[in-house]
Amino acid sequence: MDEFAKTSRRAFLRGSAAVAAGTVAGHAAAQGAPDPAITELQDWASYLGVGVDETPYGLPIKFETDVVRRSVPWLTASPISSINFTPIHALEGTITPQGCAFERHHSGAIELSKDDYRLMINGLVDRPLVFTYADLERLPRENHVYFCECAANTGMEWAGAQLNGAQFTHGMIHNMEYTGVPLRTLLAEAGLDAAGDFADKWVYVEGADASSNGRSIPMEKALDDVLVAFKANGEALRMEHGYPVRLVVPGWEGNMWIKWIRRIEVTDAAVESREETSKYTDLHEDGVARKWTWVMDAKSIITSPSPQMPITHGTGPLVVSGLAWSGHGKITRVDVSIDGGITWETARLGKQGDTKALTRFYYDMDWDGREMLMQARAMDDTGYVQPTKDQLREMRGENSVYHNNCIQTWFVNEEGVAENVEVS
Ligand SMILES: Nc1nc2c(c(=O)[nH]1)N[C@H]1C(S)=C(S)[C@@H](COP(=O)(O)O)O[C@H]1N2
Ligand SMILES: [Mo]
Repeated sequence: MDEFAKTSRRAFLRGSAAVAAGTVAGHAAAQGAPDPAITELQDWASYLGVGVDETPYGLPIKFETDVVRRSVPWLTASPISSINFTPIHALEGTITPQGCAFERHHSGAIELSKDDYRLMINGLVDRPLVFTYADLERLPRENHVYFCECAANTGMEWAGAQLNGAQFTHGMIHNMEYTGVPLRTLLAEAGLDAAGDFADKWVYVEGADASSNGRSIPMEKALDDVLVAFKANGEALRMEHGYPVRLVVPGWEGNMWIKWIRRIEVTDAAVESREETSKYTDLHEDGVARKWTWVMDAKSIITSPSPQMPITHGTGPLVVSGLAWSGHGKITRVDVSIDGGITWETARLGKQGDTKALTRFYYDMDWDGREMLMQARAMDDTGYVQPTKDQLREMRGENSVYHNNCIQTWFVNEEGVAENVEVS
C-alpha cells in the first residue's frame, strides 16, 4: 500500500513537470524558477489526515464553499415564498447534487416524516385509497434522469440583459436521477381502469405544505411518464425538494412537480387553480395571457466562460462548456457562436442526449484574445431550434415572465471577463 502511494506520487510529479515544461504559457516554465509546490515537502504529506469517523456524511471541501445556491434578494418580498439558484456555472457533467439544486417554495420547505406521510387518491376512481410511505415502497419502481426547470427561469431577462451570471439567468434548473412509482400504477390501484372512459379526465395534485401548490395535469400525461418519486440521485429527497415524496413531471414546467405530494384527485375538468391562472400563464404583446404552456421548450446556456467563470488562463486552448435540454425529448445538436450569432459551429455533445434530461456540450477552441459574443443554440429531436430573444419578443413583448427559452449572449472582453448582454 505504502509502495503504491509512493510510486503514484512520483508518477504525478513527473506528469506535472512535463505539463509545465510543455505549456508555453505555463507560469513556472516561463519564469524558469523552481516551483515550491513541487520542490518543498508539503503539510499534507508530513502529517496524518482526517480519520474516517470525522465525516459520517461528507460535505464539500472548504475550498469549494462558493459552489452554493444563491438568491437575488430583491426578486421576492420574503425568503419563504422565494427562489434560489443552482450554481450551474461551477458544475460539470449533467447531474445536479441535491445540496446545491435550486429551491422554489410558495410557503417554505416543510418537515414531514415518513411515518406521518400519507398520499390520498380520490375523485373519479372506483376505490379511493390512502397510501403510506411503506405502501409506496412495495410497488414496482423505476429510475429515470430528468431536468426540472421552473417556468420563471430566465424570466427576468425579457426587457433586457439583467442578472450577471449563468447561475442567476439560468439556474432555476436541476437534473437528478429519480426513483419512484409510475403515477399510472397508483391510478390503476385506485381502479381507474375500471372507470373506463378517462381519456378526457384530469388529475388535480396537491402538496402537504400551506400553499398546497395545486395543479391540474391532463390524464394523458398522468398515464405517460409521471413518477411519484421518493429518491433522488440514489438517496432520500432533501426536505427542500419534497421529502419524503414528490411528483416528477418530465419535460413539464417545475411548478407541476408537486413536492410533499399529499392528494391526487381524478377530475373531469382542470381546476383552474391560482398556479395555473394568475401565475404560470404567458402574457403576450397584445395583453392576452396564454394558459397551459406546460412543456419546457429546447434551451441551452454556456456555463463557462460566463460572468462568474471568466477566462483566467490567457490565450490558447479554451474549453467552452454548457448545458442543453428540451422538454419535448432529446437534444440532437447544439451550435456555438463566438460572433454574436453571425457564424455557428456545431458543438460536441458530452454524451448522446437523454430524453427530457440535461445534455452537456463542449466547444473546444483556441482563443486568440479577441473579444467574443458567445451564444449557444439547441436543437431537439422534434426539429425545433432554440429562438433568439427578438423572435420571442415579437409575440411575447417585454412584460412576460415565464417560458423564456431565448438564446443567451455573453460578451467576453480581451481580459477574459464575461458579461450578460444582448445583441440585436
Ligand atoms: N407543494 C409544493 N410543491 C411545489 C412548490 C411549492 O411551493 N409547494 N413549488 C413548485 C415550483 S414553482 C417549482 S419550480 C418546483 C421547484 O422544485 P425544487 O424546489 O425541488 O427545485 O417545485 C414545485 N412544487
Ligand atoms: Mo416554479
